[in-house]
Amino acid sequence: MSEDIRDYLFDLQGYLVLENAISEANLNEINRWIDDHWSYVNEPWAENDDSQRKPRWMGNIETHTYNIENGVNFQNIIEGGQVFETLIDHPAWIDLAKKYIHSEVNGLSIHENFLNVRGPGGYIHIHCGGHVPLSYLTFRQANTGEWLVGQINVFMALNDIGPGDGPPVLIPGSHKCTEIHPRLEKDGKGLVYDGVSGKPAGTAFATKEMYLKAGDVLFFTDAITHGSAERTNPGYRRTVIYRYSPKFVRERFDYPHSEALLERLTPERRKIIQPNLPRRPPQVSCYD
Ligand SMILES: O=C(O)CCC(=O)C(=O)O
Ligand SMILES: [Fe+2]
Repeated sequence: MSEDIRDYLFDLQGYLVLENAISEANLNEINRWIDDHWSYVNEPWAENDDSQRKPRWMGNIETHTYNIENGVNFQNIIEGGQVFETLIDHPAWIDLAKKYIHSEVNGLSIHENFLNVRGPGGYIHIHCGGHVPLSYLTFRQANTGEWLVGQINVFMALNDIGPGDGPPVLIPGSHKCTEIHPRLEKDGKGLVYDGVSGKPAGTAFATKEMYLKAGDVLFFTDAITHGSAERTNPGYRRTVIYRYSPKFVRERFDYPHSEALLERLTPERRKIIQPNLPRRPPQVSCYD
């Protein structure tokens, strides 16, 4: 696809599908990582609260969930090994992310990175939209019209996601919509996220199910109204999500970056993971 057509489509729709973005070798490695950590997938709920997962740590990676029906998130997955480091500046999407975030001016960072596994009954409520006055849901600079996307989600399919598999859903063009979606307004608990209706986003008016093959990427602005359909098929959906933002957007959870990881990263990757180097006063010995 030529650059002008791609830019036009991203502006119009708020998303792009990047087919065959991830190699089979990388997919196999990531899927093996999941198999090796399968005991964490259906792991215990917090004591006396079956709406919450009990967080468990593997080094700097934490199991987590926003709402229990979302499945399990392995947060800070960049600490999971080399293959996850490769995804930080993957050639299939990094230049697109840089262009739309306008990284020459804004720098580039990763706001959140995780691997998600979701089984039967799992889904995500509807959230976001052009109406939300959230600092990182920008799309273009209002005065000049230049790209200024505050957050791009790179949603990577690790296995095929078709009908019944709980596909992500979105409303094309809704990143520019000034009206709040009726589901969000009537059933949701706020401007941003309907976490209370108990209804999967896939059942909401105007949503489109996005079917992906293993290795495809759904590249979309977080400003678009989106969520996912319920998984009705047996088995588990496997995805990785990296969210890219200007470097001025802080990390969502401020997870530690191990020294070993920082040392391993190429300068380009390290700059994305640690775009603002900490400044410290000189070390002064108490005997000086
Ligand atoms: O899990 C999904 O299908 C949707 C994910 C989502 O909402 C996001 O990446 O922001
Ligand atoms: Fe989302």
